[in-house]
Amino acid sequence: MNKVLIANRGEIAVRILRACRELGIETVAVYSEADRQALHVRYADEAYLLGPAPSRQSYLRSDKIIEITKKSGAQAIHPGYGFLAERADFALACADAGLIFIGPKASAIAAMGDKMKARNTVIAAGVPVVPGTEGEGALADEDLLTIAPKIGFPLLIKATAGGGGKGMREVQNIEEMPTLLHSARREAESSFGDGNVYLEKLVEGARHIEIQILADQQGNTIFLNERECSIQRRHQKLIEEAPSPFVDDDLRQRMGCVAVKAAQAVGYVNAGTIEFLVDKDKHFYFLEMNTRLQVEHPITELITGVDIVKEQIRIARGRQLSYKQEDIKINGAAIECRINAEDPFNNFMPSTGVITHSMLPAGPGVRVDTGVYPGFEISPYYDPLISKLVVWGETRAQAILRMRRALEEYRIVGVRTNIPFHQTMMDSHRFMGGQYDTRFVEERFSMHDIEEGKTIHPEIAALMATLVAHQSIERSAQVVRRGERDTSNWKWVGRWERIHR
Ligand code: MV4
Repeated sequence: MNKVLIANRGEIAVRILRACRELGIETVAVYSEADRQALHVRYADEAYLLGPAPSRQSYLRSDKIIEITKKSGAQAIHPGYGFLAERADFALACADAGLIFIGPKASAIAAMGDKMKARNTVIAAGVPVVPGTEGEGALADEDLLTIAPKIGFPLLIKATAGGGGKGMREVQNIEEMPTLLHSARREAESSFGDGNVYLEKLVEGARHIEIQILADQQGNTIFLNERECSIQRRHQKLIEEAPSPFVDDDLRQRMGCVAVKAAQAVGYVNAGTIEFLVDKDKHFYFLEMNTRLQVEHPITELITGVDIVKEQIRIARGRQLSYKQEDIKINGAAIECRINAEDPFNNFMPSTGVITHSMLPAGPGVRVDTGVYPGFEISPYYDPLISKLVVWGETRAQAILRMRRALEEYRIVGVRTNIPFHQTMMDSHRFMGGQYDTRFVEERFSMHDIEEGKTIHPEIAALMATLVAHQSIERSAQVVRRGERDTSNWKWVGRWERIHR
């Protein structure tokens, strides 16, 4: 394998290109009409147009991607995350075309893609799951209505084809069951073309903690410790950290061994992630397995020193893992903030437009994975991720201080970003104390107090105006203090342009 096609875009395409470059592998990019100017196109050795901006006509065109791969002389395809990464039919089509899919076998993708099948498979391997329905085959409403009281309320209806909370319903009592079953099935049908559902007891106040694993073709499977992913909103993760402040060595060891068992149960090869719910009493339950490289993989790289993408390529080439379990240690702490083009002051509404100026944070312990640059347009066609700001510190406290510093340095002009959300989070006592669960952002964390442009009381507004006027006279223009961001982006641009004249 000396030439690889990257079937993706944005920061992850660039991340994979960098791994290939380090390994001396030639690279092929593919792009949509909206991505002609994209960074991944510039970074690759060759690039081919797929089609119009919508994913269906570009990054999801598996036939065209396979054809381009063959034409370019590449021997392998890296799917990244999203798009074709977890499509068993695509992995199979690659194999049929004599190409290497840098990921697990189609059978493992399929086994974990069906959440009910995944549940049954890992149960058989002795992996703890939340009490709920068991056994093969579609469950009819009559069956579910009989089983529900045995599981107990509150419970969750989940879509078999699931993921991302689609087709999920919380049920408080048996009376609600028929209506919620109906709406869950309908949503699952329209989202996945599969209306099958199953039931699980609801675990309240749980954390979402996942284990990264690596498996080679020789049958070696290791775990690279956990990532804490509870800071999310509407099933979109916003901040991840490793290690989890909630996990002690004993729990880590037990979860790691169970994750390895779950992977082995489907003959898993390459990089994968096992998601768990962990309750207040530190009981943990298998949720699902993601059979791909994940967005948040860099925090694991920073604490273990393992280059996960390079290991993926090594595995796909048929080599043994470069690490044994005992080689995997935890060094320090890492945090990732997903920098999205969205307005945290306006219900996280997507923000599109041209990034006119930007300045990336840098310096000790700071890594920014991005697929954009000044002049690039954030379009509504793809996800809103501008970049991943990842920091490492010797301790969790050092990492938080570093993240605050990096967020202050970061300037993006042209689109709204969720940087203020991250700054507020880094100042939150609950975050600092590591005391949060999956409901934190939606229930307990509000941007309300710092909401922009909201008229409150005219007296307060007058006082504020006086204070702001006073401050702007007093303060040296060059001093930027924590949380103040004293320069507006426009002032900053003006200054920047004077410097660069
Ligand atoms: C759960 C749960 C509580 N109990 N299952 C949400 C998406 C899907 N992957 C699984 N999800 C959940 N399953 C039981 N039995 C709570 C969630 C959940 C959640 C999980 C991980 C991260 C964020 C979440 C936010 C809300 C609910």
